[in-house]
Amino acid sequence: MEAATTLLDAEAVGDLVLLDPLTEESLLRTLQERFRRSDIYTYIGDVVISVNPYRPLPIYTPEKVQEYNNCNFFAVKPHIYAIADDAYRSLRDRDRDQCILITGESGAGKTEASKLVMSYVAAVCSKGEEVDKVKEQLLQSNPVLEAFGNAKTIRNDNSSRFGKYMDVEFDFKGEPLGGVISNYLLEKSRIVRHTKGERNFHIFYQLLAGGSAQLLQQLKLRQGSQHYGYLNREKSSLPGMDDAANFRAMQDAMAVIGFSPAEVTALLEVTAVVLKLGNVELSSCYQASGMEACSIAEPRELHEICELIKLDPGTLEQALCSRTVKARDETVLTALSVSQGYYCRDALAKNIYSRLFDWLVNRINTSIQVKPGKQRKVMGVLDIYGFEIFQDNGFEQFIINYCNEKLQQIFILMTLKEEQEEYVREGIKWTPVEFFDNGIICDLIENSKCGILAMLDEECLRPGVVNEDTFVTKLNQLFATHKHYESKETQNAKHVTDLSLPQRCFRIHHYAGKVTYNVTGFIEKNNDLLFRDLSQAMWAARHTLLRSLFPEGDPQKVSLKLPPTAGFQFKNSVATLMKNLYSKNPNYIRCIKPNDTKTAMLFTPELVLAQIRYLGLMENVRVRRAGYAFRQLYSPFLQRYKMLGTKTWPRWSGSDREGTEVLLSELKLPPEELAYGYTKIFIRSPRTLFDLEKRRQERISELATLIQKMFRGWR
Ligand code: AOV
Ligand code: MG
Repeated sequence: MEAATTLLDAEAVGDLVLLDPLTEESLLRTLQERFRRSDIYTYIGDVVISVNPYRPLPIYTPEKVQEYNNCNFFAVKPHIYAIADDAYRSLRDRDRDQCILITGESGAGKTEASKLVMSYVAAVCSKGEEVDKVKEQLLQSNPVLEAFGNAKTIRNDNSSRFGKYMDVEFDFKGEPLGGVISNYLLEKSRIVRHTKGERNFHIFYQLLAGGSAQLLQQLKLRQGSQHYGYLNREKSSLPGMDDAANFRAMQDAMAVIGFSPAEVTALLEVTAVVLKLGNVELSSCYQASGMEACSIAEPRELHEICELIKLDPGTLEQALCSRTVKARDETVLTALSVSQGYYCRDALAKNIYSRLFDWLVNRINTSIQVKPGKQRKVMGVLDIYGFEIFQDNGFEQFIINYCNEKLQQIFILMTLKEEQEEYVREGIKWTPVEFFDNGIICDLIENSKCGILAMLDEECLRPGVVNEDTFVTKLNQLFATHKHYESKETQNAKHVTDLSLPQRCFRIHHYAGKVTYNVTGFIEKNNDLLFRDLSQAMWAARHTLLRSLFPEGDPQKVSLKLPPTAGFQFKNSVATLMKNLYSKNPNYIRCIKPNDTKTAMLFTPELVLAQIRYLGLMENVRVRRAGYAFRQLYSPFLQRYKMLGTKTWPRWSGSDREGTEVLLSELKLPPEELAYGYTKIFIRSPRTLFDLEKRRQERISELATLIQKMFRGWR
């Protein structure tokens, strides 16, 4: 009977739908009280709210897994395992592809939640040598991708700096067959620059702390992060994070996934090259013409890089310090200034690393992919970078927050908007619940004619000198009256008195808060161009992996077409992702960050309240409360349950809708639990559906016994 007390305890109901009275205050208090009791999970119907405890809790043990395996959703305490179980069973038994959408701001617990879901599903699906291998490979992709794609930020010590969507594929019995990982725009600028108090990607620290002396020697690296420019020449170990142990775990994980020792070596060599590029120093010199030029200040680092990638040092030096310009039929080698040279060096490092990351994802996919032709059911797990507001926000934050905006939009569409529209469509009495639709902000960013991304692309394609000032001026004109756009200029137009907004900045009122973006770097990052000299130099290296990352460096395959911009590609891949998610049954995990200091069990009410507001939790509860948890077309519904009625079993000759009405009145279900739409039956509470399912199971056993008896009678 614990469940009853958990759910109905006036002070801390486990399902906020039961909250009485429902106010922001009571909702906040309930979350706080539950958090105090270490109950970090709370439901709104089948949506899970998870509040980050910032300390290990004893609720993820194998015993807990058993407790939730095939559990009755309502008889156990709210838990992420319950939703994982529900999604998995629905996939296995009802043949519905699922997706798990995990949202929340940076540090709220999304990545941890995604791992809990994956490990739960791995634990409850069947066992066997082949299946266990697949499961291990899927799970072990995490430490590898986190090493290369996560970093410490001010908000989160293990912050995902890329978006990840993983489709786990199952056969008809619910056994895992494999999967596919898609990654979204890695924050590659971190390679060359990170704010004080943050770190570069984990892998560099892991490698330097955990690599054996022999390995480091082989990679021509020196132990200790203080030797490397890209690591800010700082010793930056993190409390609670054992870089050396994580390096070993990452190596073990690669072995499990199926990386050969040669592949691992190649991967680490390229990683070392990136790190060492940051130590290539340039000095200025003057050509005979008096023009500034640059040269390698100290050749040792460059030579070592070239030894690692089997490239003639002269080729790399030339690619870093000069640029080939084609003028009519002539090719001219132009010298670069020191700052241009550094720009090239950094561009090269960023490009190598981000391409290496893409290679890594592809390589993992090669190991876990399912052979074509097999019938499969899919569970997608989405774990992206959370909403970010920093002191300084650039192109990366813009992209990250756009992605979060799109996810919020999916949530709104699927749980608030479509839900309400369906009631109207089906002719069910309904009082609309007001909610904020962030479609307008998505459109501001992605509208293909005049959205911010389209304007940025236009600026990038403009011939001549492009600059960010004209870009922001154009935005100011276009969005002078837009409710969610602000800048120094538009503020005046809107008579807003806060003039603190600097020049070259614009501010967007996102669903989750106002963010001021500095446009410096937007054009360069969106263009994402690498001088051909550099890609050709990389292609000339005899290091197979590195070379394969720069196919466009093949002089035979010179393409004059500009590659699509980073923003354009991102928008397209997000659109594909959204389409994929819409085609599946969504399960939501909404993560909440309880404090800004990563402190265990500290709950700051104002911070949580802000999240309750922007996540739309009140509206979610209201729609859920007034609405119906379950709906199905009459025909499949009647087919499934007709065996429970004397009038509908074994055959019903009237219409499906009449059949359903006859059946449900015979079963004496409370009328307030039901609504008959034009094409579908609606059931208010999941408990009623559960009750129906239970009766069906009992009826099936009765029928089975009956059939057995008949058989015996015949024998
Ligand atoms: P995020 O994925 O939402 O941020 P994480 O999942 O990385 O956040 O969580 C941040 C940290 O909070 C973790 O490293 C853990 O220390 C702690 N934590 C999160 N969930 C739990 C839990 N269930 N139990 C115990 N500790 C937890 V970002 O990737 O930055 O948006 O981009
Ligand atoms: Mg994360």
